[in-house]
Amino acid sequence: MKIMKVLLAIGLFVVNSGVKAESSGKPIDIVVHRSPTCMCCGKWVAHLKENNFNVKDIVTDNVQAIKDKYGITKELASCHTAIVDGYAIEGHVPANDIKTLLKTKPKVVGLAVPGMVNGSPGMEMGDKKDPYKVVSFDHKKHTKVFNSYEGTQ
Ligand SMILES: [Cu+2]
Repeated sequence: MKIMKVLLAIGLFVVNSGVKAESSGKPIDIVVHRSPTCMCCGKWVAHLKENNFNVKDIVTDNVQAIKDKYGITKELASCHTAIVDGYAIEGHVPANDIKTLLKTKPKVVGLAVPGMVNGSPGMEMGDKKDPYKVVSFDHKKHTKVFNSYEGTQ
């Protein structure tokens, strides 16, 4: 009988903490600038929404304007550019890295996954994943590795 009570207690605890995790996570506001013809950008927006982001989706023919404003160089550039809490997010940056950025608040302009990497969020290609790095960049255009992802062979 005692073991049943313990199991019941554990069960209730798991249920309770599950509910808490969901209700305490306030959606994170993010503004995404993307071109109307960009398919993978739309998929990245879906990835954000699945991860508790509240997306303001700005479809524009001039994504370059926002890249220029935040000093996103050709080396850093990808398709879409998002703004969250004053930070620029360039390309297919995973939602979890954005959350880490917002928690740790480093003195950077933002994060980027340059180019278009197969296997990054919104760029799924079945099982094919290329290795890639999320980099942070500052006003002096210095970049630093923020996170790395391994690819599949
Ligand atoms: Cu893309």
